[in-house]
Formats: sequence, structure tokens, C-alpha cells
Amino acid sequence: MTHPWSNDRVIGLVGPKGSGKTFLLNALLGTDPEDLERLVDEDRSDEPTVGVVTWRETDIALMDNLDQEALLHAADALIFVIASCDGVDAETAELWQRCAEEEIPRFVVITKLDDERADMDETVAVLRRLFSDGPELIRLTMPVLDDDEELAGFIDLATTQIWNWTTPELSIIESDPEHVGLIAEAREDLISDVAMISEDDKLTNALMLGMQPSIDALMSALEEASINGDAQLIVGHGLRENDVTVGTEFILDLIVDALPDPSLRLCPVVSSPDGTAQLPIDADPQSPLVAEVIHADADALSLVRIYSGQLSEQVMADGNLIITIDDETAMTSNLVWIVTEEPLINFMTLSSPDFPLIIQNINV
Ligand SMILES: Nc1nc2c(ncn2[C@@H]2O[C@H](COP(=O)(O)OP(=O)(O)OP(=O)(O)O)[C@@H](O)[C@H]2O)c(=O)[nH]1
Ligand SMILES: [Mg+2]
Repeated sequence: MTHPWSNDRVIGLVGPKGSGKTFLLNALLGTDPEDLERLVDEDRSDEPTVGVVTWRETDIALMDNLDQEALLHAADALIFVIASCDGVDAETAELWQRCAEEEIPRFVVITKLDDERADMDETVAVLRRLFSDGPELIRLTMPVLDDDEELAGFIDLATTQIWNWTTPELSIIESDPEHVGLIAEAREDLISDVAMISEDDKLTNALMLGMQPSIDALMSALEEASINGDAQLIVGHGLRENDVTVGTEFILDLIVDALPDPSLRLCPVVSSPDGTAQLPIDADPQSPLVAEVIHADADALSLVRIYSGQLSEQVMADGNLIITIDDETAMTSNLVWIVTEEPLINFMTLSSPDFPLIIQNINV
């Protein structure tokens, strides 16, 4: 039987100021293009938001403007949003480093590739210098321009197919020999990187011998490495005329196929309120409740990440305070907005009053 949380994804968006996080969030949510600019303007408040989109039967929660520490607790994976023409700030580079140490799954979206100053090759080179010298930072797509030099789509370097947004509906077409020639070098880089990181011995041996891998084997190796946090993929995104966002569906597919689902997560280390150690708990709705307040506001509206179990009307906060939940709105099965009588506090543990627990350590 599949795990009840396997069709959920809890994802955080991070990146430098103005890199296009809110714009990308709305593109992924499928917001009407005419409203995109208005919503991005309204976002000046910097309030935490969670948007949910269902893609291929998977509920994807995307968190924007959340405190960095809260994101590192709550998200199963992060998307680093980097604008092609603006570079990377020190805070984002530090966050990347921390994710590397804690092996947090993540991928990079290079945005604003429609900008005339944009240069995806250059941005990829900068990221590889800043983020990692190794084979684990792997670029997956390359922009394709139309006759007017406008962003038209992306070539998938693994499959060599072209994702084309110039047609009324997105179309995926085989690339012609001219394109195959253009991407040859980038594709060879991708294949040699996969040869270094893949745990599939049959595939790596074949690649070392210079054999062409099957596309399926290449894709599964990339997806598996990304889900495990062993490799980070880089893809592009941008805008074209008539407010069509280019690259959006590719990113949604990547979230479903190449980022981990909540059932793969290790539940935080917990103890009893008196500090007595407790056995590890499974990330499962049938297990005892272990949840955490990720964002609390003064109006007693709080965002809660459930690591195991299920919320009930009455929960224990930090092992010593019974709280009544007046109202709740589930974003996914394990990311829920709740309204309580009194405001809560960030990083409070919520557990069952019958089995009070305190989170000791989140990313184990
Ligand atoms: N042309 C173009 N403009 C974009 C793209 N993505 C974002 N923008 C614009 O860039 C500006 C900043 O985008 P936001 O989405 O607000 O960036 P952000 O990362 O959420 O910014 P903060 O929340 O302030 O950190 C907005 O005016 C967007 O319309 C893109 O792909 N192409
Ligand atoms: Mg924003």
C-alpha cells in the first residue's frame, strides 16, 4: 500500500530579494497571467504565504516569505530561485552551504531568462563556482529562442526533447539535428556528472565505458540523486509575450519526480516533557502526534507542520499547555493553518494530551 503522504510535497522557496520567488510561486499555482503582476505587487507585505497546486495527482504546498529557520524545519525540500541577471547574495550562498551540510534536497530555478541581459550558461557557471565545485550541481535545461529572439522554450538535456511554449498549449517535440549539435557539449557534461554520482553500478560502468545511457536510466538516476539530496538540478524559467510563463510545467514535473515526499522524512527526535528519551516515531498519520508551529502571528493564526500523527481538537503545546483548535485549514495532509484562542509561539511542539512530547532535534 502506498503511504498516505506520498502524494504530498512540502516545498519552500528561497533566494535573493527580488529574484522572482513570488512570481514563480504564482506561475506554478497557475494564477491567471493578467493577475500575476498585481499579486507580486501585493506581496510587498512579506507575510508568509502557502499556495497549493495539484499536479499529476500530487498536492504541492509552496511556502513563500517564511522565516529561514522555519523553512529548514518544515520543508521537505527547497527551491533556490536565482535571477539570471542579478547574481547571488551572501545570505543565499550561506543557506546553500547549510543545506549541503544537512543534506536537504533542493534544486535551482534560474529565473528571468527572457531578460535581454540573461545568460543561463554564465549563471550556471557562477552557481557552480559559488555553490559547489563537484558534479552534484547538474544543469538540466537550456533555453530555446524563437526567430524574434524571444524565449520560446527549453531543451531537456536528458531526453533531448524541446518543451515549446509558442503553441497555444505547451507542446513537447523531438529536437532536430541542429539542436542536438548545439546541446552536445552540455549533454556530455550532464552524462559525465551522472556517471560520478549515480549509485546504479550498471549505469555508471556503462557510462565510464563511454556507452550512451538509455534515457530512462539517465532520468531515474537524476531523480533518485535529487530526491536523496546527492545531486541538485538546475532548470530555467522566464516569461514570453501574452504573459505565458515558460518552464513552469517542467518545474512542476520536477517537483513531483525529483523531490522527496513527506513519507521519506525521518520524524524529529522527541522526548517526554521531563526530558526522558523516547523511541523514534514514524512519519505516519497513525503514529502519535508530533507537530510544530512554523509560523505564529499575533491574531492566533498559526501554520503547523505535522511530522507524524494527526491534529485533534485539543492538543498539548510544549508538553505543558492544552490548546483548543477553533478552526483549521489543511494545505496538504501535513501542513495546516490553525486558529487557536490564544496566539501560539514559533517552534512550539504540538502533541497529543495523552502522549505529550517535545521535539529535541528536527533534521536528523
Ligand atoms: N521579465 C520577467 N520578470 C520577472 C520574472 N520573474 C519575476 N519577474 C519580476 O521581477 C520582480 C520581482 O519578482 P518577485 O516575484 O516579487 O521577487 P521575490 O523574489 O518574490 O522578491 P521579494 O519577495 O521581495 O524577495 C517583479 O516585478 C516580477 O514581475 C521573469 O521570469 N521575467
Ligand atoms: Mg516575494
